[in-house]
Amino acid sequence: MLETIHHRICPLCEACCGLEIKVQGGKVTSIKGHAQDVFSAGYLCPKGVALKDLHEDPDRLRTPLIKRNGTFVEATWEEAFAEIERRLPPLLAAHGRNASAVVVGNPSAHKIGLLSYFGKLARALGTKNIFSSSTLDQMPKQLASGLMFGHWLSVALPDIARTELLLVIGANPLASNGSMWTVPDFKGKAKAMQARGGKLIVIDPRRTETAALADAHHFIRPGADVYLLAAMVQTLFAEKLVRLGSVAAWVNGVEEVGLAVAAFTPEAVAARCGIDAGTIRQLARELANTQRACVYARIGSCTQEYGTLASWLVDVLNVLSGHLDSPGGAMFAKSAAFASNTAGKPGMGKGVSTGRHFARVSGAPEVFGELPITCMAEEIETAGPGQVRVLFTVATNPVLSSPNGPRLAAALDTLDFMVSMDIYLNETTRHADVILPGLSPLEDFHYDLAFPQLSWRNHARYSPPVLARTDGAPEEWQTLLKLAAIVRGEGAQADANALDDAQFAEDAQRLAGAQAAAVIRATSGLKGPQRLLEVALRTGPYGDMFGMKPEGLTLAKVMASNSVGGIDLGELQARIPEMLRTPSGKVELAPPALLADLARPATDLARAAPDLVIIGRRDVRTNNSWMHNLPTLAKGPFRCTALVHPDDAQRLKLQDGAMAHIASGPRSIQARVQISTEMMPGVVSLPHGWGHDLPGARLQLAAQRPGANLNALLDDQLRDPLSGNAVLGGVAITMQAVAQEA
Ligand SMILES: Nc1nc2c(c(=O)[nH]1)N[C@H]1C(S)=C(S)[C@@H](COP(=O)(O)OP(=O)(O)OC[C@H]3O[C@@H](n4cnc5c(=O)[nH]c(N)nc54)[C@H](O)[C@@H]3O)O[C@H]1N2
Ligand SMILES: Nc1nc2c(c(=O)[nH]1)N[C@H]1C(S)=C(S)[C@@H](COP(=O)(O)OP(=O)(O)OC[C@H]3O[C@@H](n4cnc5c(=O)[nH]c(N)nc54)[C@H](O)[C@@H]3O)O[C@H]1N2
Ligand code: SF4
Ligand SMILES: [Mo]
Repeated sequence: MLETIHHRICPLCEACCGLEIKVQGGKVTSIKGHAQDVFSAGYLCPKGVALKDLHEDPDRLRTPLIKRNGTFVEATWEEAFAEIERRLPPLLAAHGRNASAVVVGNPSAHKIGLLSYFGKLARALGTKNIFSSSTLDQMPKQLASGLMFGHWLSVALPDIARTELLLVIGANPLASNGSMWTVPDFKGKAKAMQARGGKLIVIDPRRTETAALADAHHFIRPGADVYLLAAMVQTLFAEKLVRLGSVAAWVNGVEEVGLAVAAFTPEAVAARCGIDAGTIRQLARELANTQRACVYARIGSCTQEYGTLASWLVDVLNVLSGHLDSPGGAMFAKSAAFASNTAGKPGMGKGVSTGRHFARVSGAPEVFGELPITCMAEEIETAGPGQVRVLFTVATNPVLSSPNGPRLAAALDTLDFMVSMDIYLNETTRHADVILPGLSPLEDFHYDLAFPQLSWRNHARYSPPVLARTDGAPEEWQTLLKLAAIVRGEGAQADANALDDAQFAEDAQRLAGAQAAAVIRATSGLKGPQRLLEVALRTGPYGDMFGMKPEGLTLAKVMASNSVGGIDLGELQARIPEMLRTPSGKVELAPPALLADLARPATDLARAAPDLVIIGRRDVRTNNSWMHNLPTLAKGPFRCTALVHPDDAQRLKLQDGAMAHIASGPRSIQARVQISTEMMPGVVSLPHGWGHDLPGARLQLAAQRPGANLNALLDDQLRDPLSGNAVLGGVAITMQAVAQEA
């Protein structure tokens, strides 16, 4: 039988590696990195190879499921939509729009169909109860970047190809393959930097795989990043090292920042950080005195009570040391499609704001259109007008991924109706009334909407489907349009493609005005996300402007480049002031809300640090909560262990390999202990996304080694008040050995 070769971007993590996939007789025979890929040059990790397992996983859902008398039964798509039409509209009519909620999860960032059409369902519902995994993750960085640069996705990232000093804080790209920074083969790039004389410094409470590669590693007390960063900024001012470099004419608020951090001297914060004052000063000096340098911080710095402040101070350091928007420093990518910082008038914009509405129970402000995901359980539990009774989950597993999962699980059982778009019957979707599966990534086409805005190099790559899809299965954007039509009362019979045509015509009218008819004509023959992509590419910064710039990009050109690994759009370029979208047209170094929030860490500095705290970690063979069912990833040593420093183990009488009871407030779990000198004393590390022993889930392999759910231990009431982000690290715990059974 003929073997065919296909090229597909891996949708499993932010590295977006180009893969080469061989297929014979409808079956995948091999998955490798695509050596010619202009962006990832052949790199891949074990998860990329596991796309075959995912496609073939007998537990992966191929048809909708409807819960009848407490048991899921397979259903056709017509039956599933009919069931939703039967049950949903009466509830919406009786209880109003805010009685519904939508929660959307991580894989949607990697699915063009989900990302570009999710908003249509949310708009049809008209609810303010929109939740996502962003508030378990990067919302602090998005808020800080939005306030400084004017748009939520204008995030500065290291120009690793040219830097000489990279300071990595609270990130472990050797395991995670990078985040809010699309950088396949971080290790190769870091080593190349070291080979040209550059230096990697890591700040982390654990001596991680990335720290092991680094030239220097400093332990930090979890949650203390705000203090370290503020003291580094203070040092730049105190030692007259402030230099704005190429962006000098475009920065507001330098003096205000200097005054705001004056009390955060290295001596004042050293004990809280666990880093001595001399080292803090030295880090600041090195950053200022290295021509090409950059600070990069990720999830460890975001998922803490001062997440927004820490995220902001990272870029304050990049600006004040002269490294923002400069080669080898912190730069902005220029995406070929869908980027708000390439649209509209260059150099100025509306900026960002928060608090257009508030959560009903906690009063938490809306941020980027969302409420904190940790408010979801109480919004379902608390009676009164606007109590959530109907829930849509889209590619998310918050029972495992969100703090206080057991509370949420109990709340889900009280809903009047729940629909899940998901590919598994798992810890969250077991609570649904109807589950609507998505396609296997190998059956779906792909173009990354978000990650080219965060990429180490500019590029445009498109992947066609590798395998034919199951008969009758809709693409996920079609499912979202059908759900939106049912919500609007247009019925389950509505044809998704006709709905899409109508929506597109409406959007074209709104956005292109007089040229709407021409745009509709020029894109005829396309539908769904592909049509949106065609418009975005052609009107984007490299686009052909519908023929006005014949050399420019079109969807056809990007598609045609698939076999040669996509289109390279070059190294990062300076983009200030053009990319700014703040009302002032300047980088806002001192947003008032952030200056005001410094009062919290200033006061808390006097608070006694807990003896023992817990943090998270990632392993290259995992992906949050949902890839423990794939044989190639599940094999090998058990990964859900609690890493404990030998001194702590001795003090707490914990044995390597034995089970320990871990408690935090009224919540507790049991996890297997692994004694490790990688840990900072007083800090325990346990990965999240485990706990596959809940009844009713259908994950046969994962259930064999279920692990412990870190989020059953964490408190859903702990948040960064500015961004609404959950606190997932630095949480006080107690730990004791579980008595051995005879
Ligand atoms: N304690 C602690 N908790 C954490 C973290 C931490 O560091 N510590 N990290 C947080 C972070 S950064 C994130 S992003 C969240 C992630 O949390 P979630 O957003 O809940 O994402 P996942 O855990 O990846 O679960 C993904 C879900 O999508 C489904 N899925 C996979 N592919 C598809 C598809 O193509 N279509 C559809 N419809 N469904 C699909 C899977 O079956 C699964 O149910 O977890 C957070 N939770
Ligand atoms: N293999 C794999 N890759 C993944 C994922 C996965 O689950 N598995 N998840 C993906 C997702 S959704 C995301 S968001 C990214 C995240 O990508 P990364 O941010 O690189 O995530 P981690 O590997 O968890 O690294 C976070 C580091 O922060 C440290 N840390 C914890 N608390 C603190 C603190 O208070 N201060 C400091 N300075 N450090 C701290 C931890 O020890 C850990 O080493 O990874 C993505 N990639
Ligand atoms: S690093 Fe691994 S999971 Fe991430 S995109 Fe590349 S192959 Fe996929
Ligand atoms: Mo994430």
